[in-house]
Amino acid sequence: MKFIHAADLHLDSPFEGLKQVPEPVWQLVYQAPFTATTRLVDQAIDQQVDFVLLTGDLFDRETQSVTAQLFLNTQLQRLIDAQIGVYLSFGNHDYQTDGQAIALPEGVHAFDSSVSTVLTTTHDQQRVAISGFSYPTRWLDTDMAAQFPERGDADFQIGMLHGALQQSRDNHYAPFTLGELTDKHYDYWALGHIHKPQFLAEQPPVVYAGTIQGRHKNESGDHGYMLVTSENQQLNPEFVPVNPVDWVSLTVAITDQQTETELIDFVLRQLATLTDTAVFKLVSLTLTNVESLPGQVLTQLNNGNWFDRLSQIQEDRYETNRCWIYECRLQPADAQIQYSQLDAQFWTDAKAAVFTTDVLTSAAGKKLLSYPFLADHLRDSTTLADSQARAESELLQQARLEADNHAD
Ligand SMILES: [Mn+2]
Repeated sequence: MKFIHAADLHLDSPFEGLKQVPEPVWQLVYQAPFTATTRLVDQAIDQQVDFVLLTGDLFDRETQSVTAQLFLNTQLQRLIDAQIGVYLSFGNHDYQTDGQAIALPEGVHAFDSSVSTVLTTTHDQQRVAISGFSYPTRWLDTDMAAQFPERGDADFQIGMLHGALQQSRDNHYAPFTLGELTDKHYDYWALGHIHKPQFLAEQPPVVYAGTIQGRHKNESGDHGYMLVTSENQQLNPEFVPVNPVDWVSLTVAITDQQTETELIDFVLRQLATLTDTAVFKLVSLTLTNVESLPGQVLTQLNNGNWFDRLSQIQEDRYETNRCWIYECRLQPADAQIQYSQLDAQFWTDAKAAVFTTDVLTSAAGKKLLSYPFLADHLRDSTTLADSQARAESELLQQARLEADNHAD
């Protein structure tokens, strides 16, 4: 037998933070989860798999656009028409209140909020039991793994679980321990929720398929699904990437560039080293060694003019090069910098006192922190690093300009 395990399609993801990219690039990115899903269905039909498992977060939000619902139903219908079974559950992003679940094509099995088991027979006459459940609410603090039945007498038993390993805090997503799962003696655990594809155990496999398309730079690398085949009594998953878009970090150390144009040419030459064009790349650019730049160029970097010029030049190239630099961050050196009007020690002390997560969150206040997305953003270490780098490059620019004035 052969089946596909996927999870976290996150259809309708808003891809925030990409508002500056040209419309055709944005469309490509917005469509990426849909394109990846279509590829999965194409390949399921090509491979004549017995069934497809989708373990939660099919949609990015609990209320989906009509377009996303129609899209999913069309793809699921293609599977049903090809005699491929579909077993799905809803996760924390697309939780469905019991009795109000969205309409799905006939023949699709959607698990409801309590753990249940369905039986199916594959083309090669193997009897497979599939157990799973859906989220009825955004958070699920209960130990759902405990509610999965002991392994029955089917030839294979598979568990579908959207959740996270139990940790000391943040156990809002059907927390489980690996031991709880392996103690059930299932032949495969099809996990969802964690977006990086990964194995918690090799054999029998306990596997996160990962999200089908990375949604931001922390979800870079290949994304896709697991194609699982049986060999005797074992199920062997093989990862198949289908993501049309990837997130890439490009760090460019400035050497002797002295003008804006030289810097643009230099960056574009480094960009050309990302040679694989099969997957469109969204590039986060980090410029280091910015201390070596003249004050004028630093000013253009800090006020965004340099990035605007770079974007204009990218317009003519991105279709061929299949990449787009969507952000540019400046990273001053770690070494203590002597700002002309500012005592270096004073800055070092001030930096240590000001750039802490506590200061940042207390500035936001309790009311703003009650929004989880904002609290997460402020507590994210990159937010702190970005603010500090921003302050440093502004100070550096100031120091350079003052020095240039003196020289005049
Ligand atoms: Mn998810």
